[in-house]
Amino acid sequence: MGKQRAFSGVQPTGNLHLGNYLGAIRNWVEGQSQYENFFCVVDLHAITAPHNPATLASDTYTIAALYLACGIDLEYSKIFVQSHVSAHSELTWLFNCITPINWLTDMIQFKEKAVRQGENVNTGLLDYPVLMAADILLYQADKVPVGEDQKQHLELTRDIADRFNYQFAKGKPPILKVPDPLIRKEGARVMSLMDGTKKMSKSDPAEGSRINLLDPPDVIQKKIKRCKTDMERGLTFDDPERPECNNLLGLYMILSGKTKEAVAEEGQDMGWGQFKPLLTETMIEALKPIQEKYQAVMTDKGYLESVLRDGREAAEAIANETLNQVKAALGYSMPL
Ligand code: AQP
Repeated sequence: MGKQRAFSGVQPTGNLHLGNYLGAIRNWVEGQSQYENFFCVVDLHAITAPHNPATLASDTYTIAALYLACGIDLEYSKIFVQSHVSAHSELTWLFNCITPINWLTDMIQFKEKAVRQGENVNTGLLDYPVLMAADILLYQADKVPVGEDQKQHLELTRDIADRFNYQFAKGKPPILKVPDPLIRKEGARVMSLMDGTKKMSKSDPAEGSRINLLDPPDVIQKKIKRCKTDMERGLTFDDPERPECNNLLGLYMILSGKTKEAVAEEGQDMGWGQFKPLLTETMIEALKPIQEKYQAVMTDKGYLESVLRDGREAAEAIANETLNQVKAALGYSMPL
């Protein structure tokens, strides 16, 4: 039997931050040899919020280069750009016509982001999870490695696949594979540096709320120095009264590679004045190899373009096959 297939993506809506890395990309890298992987830069999703046309293309390249810099290995994985494979948009339309609208209005992320967009909330924001379902189902993915915040969207993807199979392949082998989320406990929800109850997010207007993967050492130092803490001495995990403490200790644990027990022991008598420089140093060291590899990849644009071309060709072959099966099941005639 061949390998199972994994699919995931990140939006080019700004620099990747530690949440994107620890919640998603690090897991892609660690599991990649077990699967046949498709990693996408989801630039169609990126325009569901106001965006800058002048930087969309360069942001897309930055994310693709960061995938390579974080350790995506082309022996196991393909990297491509969502808008380069037109089947994503086409399947979204077909799925729109079988998805009840209340499934979408119930999505937590839609409700949260719609509040922020106010009266200008666009249809794309509501439709975001249908596009995400099309992304995943086109590749007949078995596994979708994501952070905790995407769990509800993944459930919707599964519901759309089930509904399609039930309505249009009844009594026949299912056309769409129903995928499973792959959410690791560690790093699944990295919180804002300014509020330990809010997730670290690219769209947070406060730059100090997140550590970007490309932040230079002096910026990391400043952000950690200013991040929110509390008045207590002795650092502890899992205290609901100390969400910032739990988040910062968790980051230290993952980035240092130490166990939870070892970190709990190390932190039990520490004050913030001692812990913050330790966390800063650990973060700078952990991000250094990613930053160096990123610089190397960006000096060879031709190489990056060839990676994306190769990824698009492989993705398109699979995506078009699924799209044709879906269209045939819906009763469409094929072009002559
Ligand atoms: N704080 C987080 N902790 C753990 N995982 C996270 N992810 C995002 N934030 C965290 C995971 O990163 C992947 C890519 O996310 P995305 O850029 O496509 O969209 P997002 O989830 O909307 O990311 P942001 O940074 O929060 O962007 P905005 O601010 O635009 O909403 C996903 O697997 C996600 O789970």
